[in-house]
Amino acid sequence: MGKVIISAAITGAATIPTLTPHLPLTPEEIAGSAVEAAKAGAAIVHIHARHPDHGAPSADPEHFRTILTEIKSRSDAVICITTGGSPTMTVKERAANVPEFKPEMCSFNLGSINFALHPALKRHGDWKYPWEPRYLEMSKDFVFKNTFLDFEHLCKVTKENNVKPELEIYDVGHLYNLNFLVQEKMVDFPMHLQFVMGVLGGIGTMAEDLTFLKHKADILFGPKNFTWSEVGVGIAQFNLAAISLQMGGHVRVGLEDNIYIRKGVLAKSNAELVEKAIRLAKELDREPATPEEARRILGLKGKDKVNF
Ligand code: KMH
Ligand code: ZN
Repeated sequence: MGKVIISAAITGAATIPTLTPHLPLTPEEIAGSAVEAAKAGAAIVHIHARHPDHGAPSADPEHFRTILTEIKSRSDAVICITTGGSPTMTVKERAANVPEFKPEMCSFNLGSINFALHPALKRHGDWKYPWEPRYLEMSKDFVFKNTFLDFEHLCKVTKENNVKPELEIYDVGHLYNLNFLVQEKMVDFPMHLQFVMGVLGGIGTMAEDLTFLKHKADILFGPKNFTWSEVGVGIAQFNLAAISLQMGGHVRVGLEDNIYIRKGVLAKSNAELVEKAIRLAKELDREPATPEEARRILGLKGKDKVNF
């Protein structure tokens, strides 16, 4: 089946600081956690930034610059930056860090969903920061907008800057959106797909949800034309990782998607989640790819071609 690329999604925008004291918040903490995750065996680190004063999601290029330069100087990991941004931003604002930093990879969300986080309101009450309950409450009516016009912009900036898109698929219709872009020659083969499963508003986390998405992608694009990974959001993170490992897929773990190392036990770090993914991979006879191997598998331009 070949080596498995482990991605670590370090902090995200959906995990709020109250949920776990182990979430890295400042640019220095985010970079440090990414370097540790890479040392533990993650070949890719997926990066969001946060405001150092209060931990709310940030797309400020200066926050990104601190994170990216620090990771680059201390590790060889492939850096994939988010274009997910925060709820109030336009796609141009969300994608502005792509031409600015020209990373090896960036996220590319393939459809609009009601990205709902409000159920977490019931489980907490003692908030670390005042923005957190408002953020969860507004998500009930929040459409994470990724329209065909937005796709045009992302296709343009990823192509112009030679950045490989990590194509985020939250539901089966998103494969058909992607198929339209393929037909229009706006996205090139080989692609890297990521099945994001377990976001309220998208597909769930059952085994057949994953096999179905992979099967549909095979039919639409042909299995030789794409590599793929999965993201299990919430406690399903490792169950889905185990299935992906057996199907020949790649795996993402990290505090962006899941805060538990096992049921009811908070993960102390991203590195701890990566170590568990690696133990699981080895038990299933999948060796983790090094960053250089990941670059070859995904056809990336290389660490020396980024702009930071
Ligand atoms: N937050 C995840 C559910 C992005 O950053 O643009 C998906 C993600 C997308 O990582
Ligand atoms: Zn992300």
